[in-house]
Amino acid sequence: MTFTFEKLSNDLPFGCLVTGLKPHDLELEETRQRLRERWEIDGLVIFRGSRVTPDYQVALSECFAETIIHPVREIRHPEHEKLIRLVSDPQGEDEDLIEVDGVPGCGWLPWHKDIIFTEKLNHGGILHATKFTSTGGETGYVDQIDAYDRLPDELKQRVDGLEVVYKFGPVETSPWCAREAVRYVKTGPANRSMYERAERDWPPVVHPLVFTQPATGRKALNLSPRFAQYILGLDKAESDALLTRLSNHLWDSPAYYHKWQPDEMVLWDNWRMLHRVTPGPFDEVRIVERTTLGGDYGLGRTLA
Ligand SMILES: O=C(O)CCC(=O)C(=O)O
Ligand SMILES: [Fe+2]
Repeated sequence: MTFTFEKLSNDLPFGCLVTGLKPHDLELEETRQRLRERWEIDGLVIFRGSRVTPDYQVALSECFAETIIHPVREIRHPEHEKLIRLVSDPQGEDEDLIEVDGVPGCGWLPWHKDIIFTEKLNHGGILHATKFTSTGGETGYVDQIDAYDRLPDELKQRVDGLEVVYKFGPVETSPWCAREAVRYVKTGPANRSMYERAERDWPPVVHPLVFTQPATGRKALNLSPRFAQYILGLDKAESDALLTRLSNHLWDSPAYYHKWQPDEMVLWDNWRMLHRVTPGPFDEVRIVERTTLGGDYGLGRTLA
């Protein structure tokens, strides 16, 4: 065994760094078990120090869960059905052009959980950047177990038993998704096509505001600021106020920002972590490829 495990940072309550893990190491059940434990306990696992290929990315993913084909066809990888491919090319016709706090940028994504706009919340993903920008384009992570722990007791009681309605749609329909002021200068055809079929393909769904991690009994706040619409059963003013308070809490939570280097993979637990992408320069291409780990937590449902 030539690989090592260490804490990602002494300043963060989550995260693990695995260095030197090779594809053949995955043959040992003991190794796979150890990796699953780190995923469950630490929420975020960075892999560094060995060559990344689509086959390795998929094989590593399958140590944690079955990989699923992503429900949004517009982002599926053209050659590898178990990967999605997100291309941010400022010169490409597919690109969204945005301004974040007045600064033109590319590839920005707000705090979210993947596919929370469907009934089934996938368990995670493994991400790899095949091309990255000289600045920005960092993938940020926040842990909602830690975020729940740091809620005042009064708020812990308040969120218990509440449910949030989510809906797929343009960023402007997610009022709590970012602290920054974001203006869409142009929406590219891929996103337009997704938004056009949102009504038909992704009706509103409901997920609980608190989730208990089955293996450890730890509670996590279960809020994806992107796609969140309102809290079921509260009047609008109350719902808006609570979502604003919780989003502020999440935006202020300890975050890890991954600055991409060649041959790295990042695994996270989507039942627990939020992620986002910081904007990159206006004249550089960024490409990431990701698997989607299936396995549903069974707590989402379509809004009746
Ligand atoms: O581009 C990234 O760094 C992450 C994109 C993302 O949100 C995802 O892969 O789920
Ligand atoms: Fe994502």
